[in-house]
Amino acid sequence: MKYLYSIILTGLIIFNSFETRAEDGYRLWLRYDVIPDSKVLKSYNKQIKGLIVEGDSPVIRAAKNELEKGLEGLLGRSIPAMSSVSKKGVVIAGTPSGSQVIGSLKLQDKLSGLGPEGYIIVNTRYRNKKVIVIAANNDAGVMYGIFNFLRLLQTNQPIGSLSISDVPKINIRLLNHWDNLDRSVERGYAGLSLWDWQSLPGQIDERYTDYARANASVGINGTVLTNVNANALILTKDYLEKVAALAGVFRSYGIKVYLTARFSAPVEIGKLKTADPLDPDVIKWWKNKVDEIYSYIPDFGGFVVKANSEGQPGPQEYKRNHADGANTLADAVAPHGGIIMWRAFVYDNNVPDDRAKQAYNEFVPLDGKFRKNVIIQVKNGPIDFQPREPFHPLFGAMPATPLMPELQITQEYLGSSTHLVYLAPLFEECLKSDTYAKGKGSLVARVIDGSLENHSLTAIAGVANTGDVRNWTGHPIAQSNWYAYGRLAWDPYLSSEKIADEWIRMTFSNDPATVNKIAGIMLGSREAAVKYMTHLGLHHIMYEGHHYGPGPWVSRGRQDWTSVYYHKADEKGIGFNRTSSGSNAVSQYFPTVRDLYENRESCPENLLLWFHHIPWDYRMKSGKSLWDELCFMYHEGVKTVQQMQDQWESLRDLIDSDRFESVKSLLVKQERDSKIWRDGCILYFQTFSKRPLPRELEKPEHDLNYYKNHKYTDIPGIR
Ligand code: GCW
Repeated sequence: MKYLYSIILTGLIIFNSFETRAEDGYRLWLRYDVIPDSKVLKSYNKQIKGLIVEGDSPVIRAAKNELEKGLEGLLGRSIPAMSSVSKKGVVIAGTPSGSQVIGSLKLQDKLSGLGPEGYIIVNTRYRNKKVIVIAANNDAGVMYGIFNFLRLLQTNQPIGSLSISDVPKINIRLLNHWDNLDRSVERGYAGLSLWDWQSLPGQIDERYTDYARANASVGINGTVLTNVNANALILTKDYLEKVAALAGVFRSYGIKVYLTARFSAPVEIGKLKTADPLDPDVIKWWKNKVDEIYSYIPDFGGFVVKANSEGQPGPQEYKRNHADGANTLADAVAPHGGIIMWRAFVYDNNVPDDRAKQAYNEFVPLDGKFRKNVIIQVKNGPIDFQPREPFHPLFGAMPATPLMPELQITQEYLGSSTHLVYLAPLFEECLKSDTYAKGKGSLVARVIDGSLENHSLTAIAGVANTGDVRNWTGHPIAQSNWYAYGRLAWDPYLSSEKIADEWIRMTFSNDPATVNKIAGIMLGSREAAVKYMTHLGLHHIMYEGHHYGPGPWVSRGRQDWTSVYYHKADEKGIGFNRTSSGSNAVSQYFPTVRDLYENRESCPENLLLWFHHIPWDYRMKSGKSLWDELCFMYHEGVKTVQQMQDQWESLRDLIDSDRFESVKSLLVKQERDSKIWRDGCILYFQTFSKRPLPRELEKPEHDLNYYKNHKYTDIPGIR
């Protein structure tokens, strides 16, 4: 019997170690393998001898578990939990009220101002013994501190003189899942939805916990489970029980659940004749529905609403405005502390104005008309998550209303989960744009962290790129976009470089050569995608429907869904005139920015064709004509992808073969597709420019018809 037991045990150990060694990407950046650098390992082992994590809430238990698991993995031995500080080198974590030891350290001064989620990590002495203290006002702060402490170890930072004090700059940090109840994911490229509605609430997949751990590790504290193109069924009893089961898992990681509300739900599931937000029965229906939701999920966060946009129902059907709609819902959730995130992504084919202007036109007049628990969710740019857009003119333009940015982590317009595109530079570009709303320094980040207008309701949303594929995101490097979003949600002033450095160290290796090579590839990847897709301010020229490849020729159907509406190429030149002589979208920006964009000499060249219609022979700063520059840019984009392939090849012996091979093969597809973008676009625009391809550039392999008729067969989510 004893013998049998030891065989089973050995089997389990082998199985287990096999499981942890395979680099299938499941563990994301929380890998916790033994630190390979023996010097670093030795020094940590000297400084960490025991643990005291006091407190008995689910959050503290989850955080303690994570710390134990993390330390055991990273240090290669289990670190004993202690009941008192009997030797030096104890890591002590807790809150002053939940932990006697923390309480006795008199940290009130250091903790004041850190709110419910901030924390400190410091080296100090307790009864004359050196200890490391992770302390916070609330349990969630302790958990974030623990994740940061683990990150320090994972990235091999010194831990001998820590004096960290960290607070999230944005209060509500969300993922938005565009997940449908049939488990398909709109613009999802990583398999099915993580939420297995059929087996909920009875079966709780361990992935739900791992999803929550990953989010908590970067500070994400909320998740909107359902698509903004909403299905009212999610608000019915059976589904609410399922939602409650997920909320139960996420709660232990400080994550609240939110849902999307279909505006016509009172009619569809409530059997009312109208969804008019000012109708007393409708008001009552929402109130009762919300009370019911809170009876299942007492800490329910609130709703996101997409209304009167792309066919979704909304208040305008009843001659009411967005504020009327938002406020009815806001009044229903207010007694429970919930919020309404009302999307500003609105545009209408029947409005003769430039699509880029419509959100501003509809929302600015409503500034100050929303309830206190309403926040307006604004995409980073005025069109739709393009590879490059100027920042949305609404930022800074509604001072009396809190605004939150919506960023897209899933790569709808950036090569789905096939292209390697690190998105932090795109996010950072928006967050660090200066709106000049209150003079120089009025960054988008300051609008949304509440500091510019003194708002306390602050939030940020990222459209998730997760699914049920083993590695969560499809492309192994796309995990970095989830990570980067979370880090920027916590601190929108962080740099892309710093975030990439952390992520690479946690996900691949701390070896400096490996870090540099991967960082080099990642940091140049977004600009490469812009160059082979839509540089110089071009936008919305993608393939219809799936949005993966090029489609500058798309001209049929709804005007504002075509490409020709946006590039306006003709014999004279190319670009959308949004200056005062055109659609005058520039007038929606504050004067300094408006003047910058209005004038084609001062307009940044990377946005030139967004704001101007430019003649083909216009001299660019490089000295080349616009036409030549356009061709060279497309070629540079492809060249960068080829360099990325060479750089990746040099990692062959530095990283595991699983992820090496997977990225390598994806880069082959990326190169192929970057050429399709390049040659398809150049050949098409050449029909207007009637100018030759600069001699030094490689000729397209096929004619224009080939690119127009090209069908993709191997792109995730595309049939
Ligand atoms: O980016 C566009 C997408 C739609 C999406 C919409 C939105 C969820 O193509 O798939 O719908 O934006 O943000 O509402």
